[in-house]
Amino acid sequence: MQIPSGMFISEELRRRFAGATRVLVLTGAGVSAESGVPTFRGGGDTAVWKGLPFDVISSAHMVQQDLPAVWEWFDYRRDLLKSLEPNAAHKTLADWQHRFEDFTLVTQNVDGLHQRGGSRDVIELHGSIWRARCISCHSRYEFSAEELRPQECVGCGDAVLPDVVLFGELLPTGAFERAVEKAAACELCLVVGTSALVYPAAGLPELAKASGAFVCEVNPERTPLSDFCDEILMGKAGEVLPLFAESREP
Ligand code: BJW
Repeated sequence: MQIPSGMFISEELRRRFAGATRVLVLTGAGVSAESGVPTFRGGGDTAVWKGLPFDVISSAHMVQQDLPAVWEWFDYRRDLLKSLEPNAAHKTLADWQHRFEDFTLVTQNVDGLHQRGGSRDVIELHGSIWRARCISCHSRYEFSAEELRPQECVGCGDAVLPDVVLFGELLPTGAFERAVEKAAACELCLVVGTSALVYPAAGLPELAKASGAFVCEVNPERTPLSDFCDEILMGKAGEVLPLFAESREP
């Protein structure tokens, strides 16, 4: 059954949420929109940097052409993030990790807001803006908002690049495999704030559904996944997710 408007959560979804043990949530840029992070597509505040669309500046090709420009784009985004806070959606998902026996949070986001909101063991499919990796030896460097990012690899002296997955790059080893395993085993799959256009991430809800899970989308706009979801809750993540609290006591 699909519920096309409003904040109404069906009895069936409430019942499934109340009884579920294995839950997987896939998030995208929309989950951070209410914190003030621009989305990539849709939502009006789409990411463009100095006239370059994000799929140009966030590309492996641009890393080869102009790495300083790529760093400038990521430095700008990290700077923006310093003044932003996790929102109600991040916090609700952090609570859910204590509510379900087997809860998996898979994100395409690189902003670290899930972790700042209290989530642990987040599967980051597209890397993190708070890490750099060496272009040659692949050493990784994590840094906080207060620290300067590394300028070069301490080990081999070669250039470092943001540790994010650019178009055409492979996802980090193990991350997608873990997500696939959990998607295939979950009973309830929520797809929150993603345009569901980028693969292989967008294939996870399809896998969950094919494995028997109930799939629900939370998004103010329809996506290519909407038609195949069991339920769609058209609204903002920070407004819709807290409504689930009524379905289950902690
Ligand atoms: C709200 C809201 C609110 C607003 N509440 N919601 C199969 C078919 C076709 C192509 C491919 C395929 N398999 C692989 C590909 C190629 C490619 C791909 O998918 N291309 C498609 C675009 C056509 N995939 C890849 O290249 C991936 N690598 C790969 O597959 O490697 C193997 C391979 C190698 C070589 C060739 C082929 C295969 C890697 C993908 C990496 C994606 N990287 C980026 C950039 C990261 C760095 C950076 O941050 O700059 O990741 S792209 C960008 O899109 C970013 C995001 O994580 C990703 C997904 O976007 P997301 O999160 O869905 O955000 P939006 O903005 O698109 O949507 C926001 C949504 O929120 C909207 O729906 C709003 O309505 C909603 N919203 N406010 C809830 N308050």
